[in-house]
Amino acid sequence: MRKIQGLILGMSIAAWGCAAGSGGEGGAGAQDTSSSSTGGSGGDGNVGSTTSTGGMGGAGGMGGAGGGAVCGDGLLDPGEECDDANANPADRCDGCMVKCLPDEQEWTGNHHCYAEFTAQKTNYANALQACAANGGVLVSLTSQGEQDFVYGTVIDKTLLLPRWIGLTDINTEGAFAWESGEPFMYTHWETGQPDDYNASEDCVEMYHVTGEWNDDNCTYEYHYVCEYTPAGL
Ligand SMILES: [Ca+2]
Ligand SMILES: [Ca+2]
Ligand SMILES: [Ca+2]
Ligand SMILES: [Ca+2]
Repeated sequence: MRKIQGLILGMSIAAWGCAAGSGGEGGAGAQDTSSSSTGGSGGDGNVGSTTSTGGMGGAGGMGGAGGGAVCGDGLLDPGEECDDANANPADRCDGCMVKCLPDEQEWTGNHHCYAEFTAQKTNYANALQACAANGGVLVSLTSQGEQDFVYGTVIDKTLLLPRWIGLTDINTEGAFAWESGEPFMYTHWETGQPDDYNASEDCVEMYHVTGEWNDDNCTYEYHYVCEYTPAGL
């Protein structure tokens, strides 16, 4: 009886392997496992080889050996920084590791990518739109660690202009909100700010000199920093 159950289990794994698309290889793997007790790991190997291509196949196999983690299954498994179920590095997830694009920098605190744009100066609305057009958001600074990384590593302090960050109270005076939609908890205001000077300041900048924040006139033209979330994170 036990033997028959094992056979049926083996057959169903074999059928699943074929359906997943790896043809002869899937069948052979399942046949081996039907006579032993390690059907599970055989199945993992099949998933790794069928859901990824080329170099990623190797990563999938390694994940299987580690206890079921499969790169390319769209699930964030232990040991994976991201898993977007594809092998397209343009979305900043490459082989289940975050890989920021050239000219971007990764903060290990959240594995997001950051870039500042200094070729031109622009008002807040245009900075907001430019980040979105690149698949990102005008930067949110929601912890001391993120603030320190952006000010210390991303900002070129030889360029003497403030940077727009994605924080505004344009909808309700005094109620600041991140463009990213994250809760507004951490702050890094300069002393005396925000002051809504002349009742005309609804957009927030980071001072290039100190890294502290100031609400300013949204029509002023500054540099800006974008933040990107890699796919499958
Ligand atoms: Ca995975
Ligand atoms: Ca952020
Ligand atoms: Ca204001
Ligand atoms: Ca101000």
